[in-house]
Amino acid sequence: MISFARMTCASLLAALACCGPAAAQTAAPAGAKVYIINLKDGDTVKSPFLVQFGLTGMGVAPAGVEKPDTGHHHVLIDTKLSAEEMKAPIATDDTHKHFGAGQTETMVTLPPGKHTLQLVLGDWSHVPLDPPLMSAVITVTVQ
Ligand SMILES: [Cu+2]
Repeated sequence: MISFARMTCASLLAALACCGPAAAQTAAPAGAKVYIINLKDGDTVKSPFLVQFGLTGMGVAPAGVEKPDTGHHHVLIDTKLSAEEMKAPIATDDTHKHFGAGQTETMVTLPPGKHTLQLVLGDWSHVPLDPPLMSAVITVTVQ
């Protein structure tokens, strides 16, 4: 019994040590999903084109509003998040777009050719959830 108690204590400490940085991430509710509603992999589109953001199991709230089980959408264009980027606020640039007002769709303007699109939900502070809520990556051809 004594060795069992020691082991439990050691595993607890190990768990706390290992998961320190991840504590900043908001837990994703079980079963929540993010998806692109109106486009699928392989579609051909004319720029500018509409991208509609689908979300089930959670709600949308503006950035800065800390409310349980909510977040806001981000669109990744021709990029993806590394394991490290998954744990930090999402960058803001031409390939990482934030919809911090709580938008659920956008018009995207892209040059002709193949482009990848992916949705990522971020919490009130733009950090992806844990586990991350991301759509499948789709490739569209812009005419
Ligand atoms: Cu954001």
